[in-house]
Amino acid sequence: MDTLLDKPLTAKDFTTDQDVRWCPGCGDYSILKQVQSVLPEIGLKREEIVFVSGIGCSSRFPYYMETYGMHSIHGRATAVASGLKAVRPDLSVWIVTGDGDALSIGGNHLIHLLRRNFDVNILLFNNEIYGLTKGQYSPTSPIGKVAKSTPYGSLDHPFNPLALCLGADATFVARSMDRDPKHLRELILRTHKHKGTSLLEIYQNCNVFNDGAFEVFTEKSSKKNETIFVEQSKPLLFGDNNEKGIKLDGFTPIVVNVNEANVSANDLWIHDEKDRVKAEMLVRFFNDATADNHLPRPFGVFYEEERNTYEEDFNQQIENTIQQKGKGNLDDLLRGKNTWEIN
Ligand SMILES: Cc1ncc(C[n+]2csc(CCOP(=O)(O)OP(=O)(O)O)c2C)c(N)n1
Ligand code: SF4
Repeated sequence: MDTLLDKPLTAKDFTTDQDVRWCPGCGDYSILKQVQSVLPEIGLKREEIVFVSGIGCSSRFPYYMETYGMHSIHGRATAVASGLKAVRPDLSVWIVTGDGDALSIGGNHLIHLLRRNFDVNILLFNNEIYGLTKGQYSPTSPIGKVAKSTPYGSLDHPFNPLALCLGADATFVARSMDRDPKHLRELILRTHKHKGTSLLEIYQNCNVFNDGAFEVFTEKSSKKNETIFVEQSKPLLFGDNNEKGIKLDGFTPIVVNVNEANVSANDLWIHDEKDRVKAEMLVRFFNDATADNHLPRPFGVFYEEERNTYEEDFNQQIENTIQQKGKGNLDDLLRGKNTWEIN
């Protein structure tokens, strides 16, 4: 791969000559565009970046990135990326995965990656459906979803992906959406900056098999009242004119009108990305948007924590052991100490 030595890279430098095979109008285009435009800002060379994906429409991503990449196997991008990061900690490793790829077949690998805390960035494209295989329900599809494999409606209780990730002790969890490019850009940058496993869930519209799944959060007419964009040290405010706020009544979040005389600015929930308990509550703002008194859906960085990365500890352990015992010999290891003959 050529290196444009001193010339700053642009989004075009991260664009390949491959035909993009997503359906016209798919939310994946917007995510690709934002990633390609953010990478020059990150300042790494193309050969220092690797995109690893599993299987799915979203997982075609590495073909379109002029970086190193691997379209791996279903649900196992997490395993491939872990191996790569363990031996090449200097690389910027990105995992691109869908809700099916990450949470069905790859669910087990995802939670172990998160608890180990490899310094990799996960972009989880959530479209609440299997796109590539033409519209079967996924682990994030809501109850009642009529899809190819659930003709009478899904009976499965859906995963709350970010609650699952916090449950696995992820050190960075965040949410954005394909239809808010500015926010998505900012969050991709934050995802990159975090040292440790960063998980960014991106609501992505599959306009062919699940059109409008996130409409209530993305459409101008409802977005301001149905979403809340959390920012560090700022109060939780939303509504057409930020007239609504979230306040904690004991451990119960409630919506208050900030213009009412009995509500003071000091009463409002102030967002703190380091507060795990509050992050656990925020990711549980997950109600059905048609239910009475439901809470708005939050977007932003919910939680960030500093913890040793797996590759640091792993390579340190190898170094310490070599110092104590000397370099090992692979042949000796494979033959083992015990040999026997079968007559
Ligand atoms: C071992 C294996 N099982 C099943 C499949 C079929 N398959 C391909 S992609 C996919 C799900 C894709 O859904 P998602 O991850 O949500 O990605 P999307 O296509 O929606 O972006 C499935 C079940 C496969 N390729 N390999
Ligand atoms: S099937 Fe859906 S997710 Fe896949 S490319 Fe088409 S619109 Fe996008």
